[in-house]
Amino acid sequence: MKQVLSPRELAEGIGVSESSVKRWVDDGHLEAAKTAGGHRRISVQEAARYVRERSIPLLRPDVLGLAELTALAGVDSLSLHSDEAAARFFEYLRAGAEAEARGLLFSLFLDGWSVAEIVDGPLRAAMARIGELWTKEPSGVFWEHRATQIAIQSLGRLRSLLKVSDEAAFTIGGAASGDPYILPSMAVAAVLEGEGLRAVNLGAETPAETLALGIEDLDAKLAWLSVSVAVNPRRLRDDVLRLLPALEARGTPLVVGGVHAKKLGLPKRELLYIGGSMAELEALVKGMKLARG
Ligand code: B12
Repeated sequence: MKQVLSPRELAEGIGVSESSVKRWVDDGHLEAAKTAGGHRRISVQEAARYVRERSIPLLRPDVLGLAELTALAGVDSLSLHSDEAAARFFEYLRAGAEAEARGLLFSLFLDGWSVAEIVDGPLRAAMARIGELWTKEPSGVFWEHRATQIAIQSLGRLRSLLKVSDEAAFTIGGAASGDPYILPSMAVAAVLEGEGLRAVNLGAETPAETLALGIEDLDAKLAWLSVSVAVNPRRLRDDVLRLLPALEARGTPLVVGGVHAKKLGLPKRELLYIGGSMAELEALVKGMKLARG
């Protein structure tokens, strides 16, 4: 993927004059770095922020390094409701249509959907339908494995469009010990990055002590644990309880979520949040006003 764009490339991508783009930069509406030779360079993430906030249509997404959007020719994502977007995403995942799947997530994001809306809506719903295929079709397990990989790639690409400052506060988390699920924790990271925070995703099967070390190391301002599978809920609950004193001493909140999070029977504590959805996480983070860079 392209990392930076010249004013000419951005202008071509959105169908305006190069001088307009240069003016937006000079007026401070669009952030740009200068090369050694004094040329303006705009990051792809900043370009995405700008077109998203101003609802500017992309005429030539390929020039901006977002060629996947051209795979969606004929689909007007602006007019898609969440269930239609989910149905379409499901079809792309089931059929192994990688470019279309990535393009759809890009398109929804550029149309102004928040990352939480994309994950709680089309991504979750499409994956839930994918998870039912094995009961009906001999190819179901093949489709499920392929779809999961495509969904992971699509979410990864979406993350690469999110603008996060090098100075932003760190957050860290992963899927709980014994939990092999990749997407939920990755989605948490994407939601936090969508809120401008740096997010270090430790991935599947993260031991609680590893998470504790990471929190200290990065001076993390928030931690998360995703629980899609709890083979031994009582042990997992004890793991979480052991983490809490150190977190409370630092004032770092821990958000535990995922389909089996409630099974742990965690007690009420001031800095412990049990979140059911990404929308709840997003609301929590907005409310905390964690330092941005
Ligand atoms: C992909 C998948 C797999 C993949 C995982 C690959 C990988 N490494 O990631 C593989 C193939 C390995 C797999 C294996 C199995 N799976 Co499976 N799997 C799924 C599937 C299709 C999608 C899961 C997913 O990623 N969803 C996308 C995420 C984003 O959605 P979500 O988990 O619902 O999370 C949402 C919320 O919970 C919340 N959230 C999640 N985490 C967090 C964290 C925080 C902090 C917050 C605030 C919120 C939050 O936000 C999310 C968005 O709204 C589900 C179907 C489903 N309904 O989810 C089945 C599903 C979970 N699997 C199921 C089963 C049965 C299995 C197996 C037992 C199958 C088998 N016979 O081998 C094994 C068990 C694996 C194990 N060790 O436990 C069942 C579970 C049934 C049950 N009652 O628990 C399901 C529901 C499928 C089904 N309909 O039968 N699976």
